[in-house]
Amino acid sequence: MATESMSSSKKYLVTSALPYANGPLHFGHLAGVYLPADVYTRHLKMMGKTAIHISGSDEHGVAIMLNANKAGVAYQEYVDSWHKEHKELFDQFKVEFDFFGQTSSDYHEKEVIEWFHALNDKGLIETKETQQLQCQDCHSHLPDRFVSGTCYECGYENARGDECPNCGILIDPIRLLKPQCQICTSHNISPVNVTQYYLMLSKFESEFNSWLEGREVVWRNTVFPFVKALCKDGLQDRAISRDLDWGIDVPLAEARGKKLYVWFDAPIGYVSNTKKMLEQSGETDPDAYLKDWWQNKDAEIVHFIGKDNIIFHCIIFPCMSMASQRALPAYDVPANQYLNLEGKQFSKSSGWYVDAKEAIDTVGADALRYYLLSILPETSDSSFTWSGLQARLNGELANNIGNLVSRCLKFWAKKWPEGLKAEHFQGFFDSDIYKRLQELNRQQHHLIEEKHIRRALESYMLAGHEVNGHFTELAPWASFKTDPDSAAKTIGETSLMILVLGAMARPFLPDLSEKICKCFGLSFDDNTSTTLESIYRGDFDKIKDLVKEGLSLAESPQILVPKIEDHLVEEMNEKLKAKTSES
Ligand code: B3M
Ligand code: ZN
Repeated sequence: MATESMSSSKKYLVTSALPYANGPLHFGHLAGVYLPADVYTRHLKMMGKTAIHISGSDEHGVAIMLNANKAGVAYQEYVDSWHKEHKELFDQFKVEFDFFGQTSSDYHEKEVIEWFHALNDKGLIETKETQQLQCQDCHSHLPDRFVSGTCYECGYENARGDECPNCGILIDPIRLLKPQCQICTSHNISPVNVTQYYLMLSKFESEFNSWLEGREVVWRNTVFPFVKALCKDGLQDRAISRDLDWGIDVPLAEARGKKLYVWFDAPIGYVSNTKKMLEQSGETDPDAYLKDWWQNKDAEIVHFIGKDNIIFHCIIFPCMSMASQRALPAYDVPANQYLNLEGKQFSKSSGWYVDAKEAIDTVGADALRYYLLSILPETSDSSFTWSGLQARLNGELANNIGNLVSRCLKFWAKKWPEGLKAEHFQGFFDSDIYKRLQELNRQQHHLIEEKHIRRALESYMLAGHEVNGHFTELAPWASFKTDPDSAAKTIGETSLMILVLGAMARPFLPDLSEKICKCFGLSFDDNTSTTLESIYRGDFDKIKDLVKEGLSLAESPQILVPKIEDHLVEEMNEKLKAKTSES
């Protein structure tokens, strides 16, 4: 994948798929989308780049209507409560957004209407007479998930009217076998003729294809060939309206009663949320979100998504963007594979899930971030297990980083509470490890910029190993008995390596990073952050100022990475079993 040279006007517009405000988020969502996007944006910001991370709740569509009805709550109330819930989870998980909005809001509707008219004016929206299922008992129209049935391709019995969760095809609902109404459970369903609005992608095919060719060098090899295959038979026109009572009205007088399809409005949420973010930050130019961001050739648009959203982000939304000329199409779409739970897909309805909030309360955000980042499904599906978390955490993070920091800094605190002298730190600047850490730091940057987040974390852990090796070899606890000054030098130089490791950890493990840096009196959250950012960028010589008159520990180290005990793993596995048997 190509990295372009970073000119100073370059900016990064990072988006994370808008989660449906329709049920709890699980680790699959976090690992597939939000964590990698968070690491990527945090890194860019620390490098001094202009970058924003935009997301928000996706609040329309039939799946939400079904669940709100089931819960007996009004749609707005239902989505508001999930929106709040998701925001809290992201906070706890230290996933940061520059804006996290809602697609049921007025500002979003306004933006969507602009897009609709722009596309309509270009002749890319047309009406077509089509067949649609209708329930003959409750008379509801049955678009999308309002109907279920048996998949005509693979025979799976719980296929939905929009897609088959088993074989992944987009379903033509008219062809579903044994269709059933999801509103009243009736099987008495027949097709009726209706008129719907269509996005005429077929008319935009040649422009789309020439753009797509240019993406081959940038997109992952799990993405580009997949997209090519999806459009090998040409682009299909798509219905973008529905007969529903929740959603954004088709903004035409003659379209009374019709709403826009959720997948038409949702991706526009990236744009409307950018607009709202700027407005809230005091921007006075109402078009800045377009001029400075969405239509700005220097702004690199990167969509973090799960693989099931590829068609929308790599075909439909780029077509909508280019055709309407309201936005530039994506630069990169780092779609991830799935993270499963012990090899099977997470499923709230069958009890096969882990409550992410409860998990954070139990083991902490850092532990979960570390484990999930170490198994990110970037190239193939991967699997969460509690024993896996224990093994990774205890065997890697606690052993490699946690122990190193506490062994070294505790020794320092105990033997030299008054501080170490400048000369004790000098060894760091002359050491081979200094160069090696710089190399690994550069490698970490490069891998994050290429969106190989999992490998970037591996590279980080390698840096930890090198420092560990150095420390163990010099064994200051032994040399202290005969030559305390040489032990002081080992502690001084190793501590500075630890400070570098603390700064480097920031995009992956913000809490752990902060705890380490605080021991040195530095924080990413106060006016010492510039020093830490310089270190993060590879300017380790900045540390010279910090130690030029000697240094004492600002805070003594706490337990940084608590080990996961066996009984906890057993308890969590029991819980999972109990949930599956309940449902
Ligand atoms: N809400 C689907 C999902 O959460 C959808 C993403 C919208 S991104 C514009 O998988
Ligand atoms: Zn019905």
